[in-house]
Amino acid sequence: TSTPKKKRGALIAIEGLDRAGKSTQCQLLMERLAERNIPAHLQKFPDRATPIGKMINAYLSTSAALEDHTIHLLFSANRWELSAHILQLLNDGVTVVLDRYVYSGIVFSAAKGLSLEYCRAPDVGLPGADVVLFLDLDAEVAAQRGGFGGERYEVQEVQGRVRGLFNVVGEREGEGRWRVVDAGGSLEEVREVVWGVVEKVVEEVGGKEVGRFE
Ligand code: ADP
Ligand code: 2DT
Ligand code: MG
Repeated sequence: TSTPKKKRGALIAIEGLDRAGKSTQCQLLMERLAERNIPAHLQKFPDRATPIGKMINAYLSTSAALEDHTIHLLFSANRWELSAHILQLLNDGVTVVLDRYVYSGIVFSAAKGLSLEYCRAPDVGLPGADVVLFLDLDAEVAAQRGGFGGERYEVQEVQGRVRGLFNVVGEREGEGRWRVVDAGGSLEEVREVVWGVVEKVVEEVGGKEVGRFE
């Protein structure tokens, strides 16, 4: 007798500007997946716990200065060092929820003047997200959610450029994969929109192989 092939997990990326509600929605999504008995794992990028992550943390907290290409490659290396684990989880049937992914990697470096082509190159070949939920928030609404912390990039000027670049990157991904979510609604409203997308994707990826970011 042949055992039916196990359904793989879905790779779900949550992206968006600072204070758009990414981390909040990742938590709510994990709770919902657990309620539905869908095995799931949350992975935050940057993952500040690894040796590379510690260098990134020092850069973001401004205790270290790093040349633009250098920090760009470290963010990518931080994804590569976790990529085999993510792939394993997906193929074991575990859905992986990403709090930021390659898209943040591209736009934050491009906002400093590096070309988009250069910025995407080191990430090519990483496990490809089945869907990206881009939590889109007006800068004024974001400001009402509280002030910036002291981290690098937490300044209005950078955030404005990043928002425009996210839209450029999203156009390349296409409407099938890149879903713009109005992040200005209540927690519950955003949660339901996110769940509506994720529920279908988790159902549909079963037979397909994990893609590669290209
Ligand atoms: P991010 O991870 O995108 O930076 P967070 O999830 O940390 O954002 O949320 C930033 C702040 O905004 C937190 O104080 C959070 O409680 C609040 N917040 C998140 N989502 C909403 C929402 N839909 N409406 C109002 N406040 C929100
Ligand atoms: P949070 O930990 O608050 O999400 O902020 N960043 C992130 C990059 O510049 N490149 C990347 O590849 C990634 C994943 C965005 C993390 C900060 O790091 C930036 C904000
Ligand atoms: Mg967050």
